[in-house]
Amino acid sequence: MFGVIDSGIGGLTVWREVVKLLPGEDIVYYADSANCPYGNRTKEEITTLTDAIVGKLIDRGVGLIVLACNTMTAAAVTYLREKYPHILFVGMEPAVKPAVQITKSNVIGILATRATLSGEHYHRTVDSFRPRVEIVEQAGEGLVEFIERGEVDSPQCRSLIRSYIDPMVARGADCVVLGCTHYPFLVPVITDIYGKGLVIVDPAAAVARRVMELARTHGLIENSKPCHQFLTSGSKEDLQHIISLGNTLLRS
Ligand code: DGN
Repeated sequence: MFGVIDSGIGGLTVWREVVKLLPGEDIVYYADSANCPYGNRTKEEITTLTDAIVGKLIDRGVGLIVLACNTMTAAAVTYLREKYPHILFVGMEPAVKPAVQITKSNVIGILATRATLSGEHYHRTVDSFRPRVEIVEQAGEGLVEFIERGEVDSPQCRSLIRSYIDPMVARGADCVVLGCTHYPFLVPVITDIYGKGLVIVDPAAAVARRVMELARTHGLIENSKPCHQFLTSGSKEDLQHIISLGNTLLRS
């Protein structure tokens, strides 16, 4: 059994890709809705919250856990790998490399949470491409909240998106990396505002391929009639929202 975890509904965008690639596996999705958003919390807080979720999933028998949250990955993946050496962890990578291959203007934008942008791992990855490519970083303050409330198409959310992406485009960016698993829910709105000329890079499919590779190597593939479970630290309404969104994503 695999676990997929996030602060809220964002990780469902990764969960969807994992289910597509591995349709015969049992997967438990955990959303820490009661503590969402994580983006402005300290590294210590995020590590403690993530560790508590990981403990719950290990008790349920998972062998591989996807940290389907860039913020959790930046804060806690090294700690978790050391603490639970018998568990496989797959984290989110800032998809800068694919963006560097796509960009024609050599300017790329990165939209992520503040906690992700201040992580050491992020800096190591990004700095290795500088100065060959200009990287315009932006913390997407407030976006996760709009996404969690399902208000991505509201005038307020649209204007927040513009306030973050307009400056990237003004500096010549032709590509935006989504460094938060919630942000793929914004893709229809971003495409509506900027057209197809701005390429949006989402690492979810690449992360799912990594899950498949690791699971195969470690003999974790069961390929049976799958059981999909959804858990949340939030309310009954949160749970209903997560389940119906999961169903919608699988049909899309
Ligand atoms: N989905 C989380 C991420 O990828 O960083 C969002 C973190 C949050 O809760 N703000």
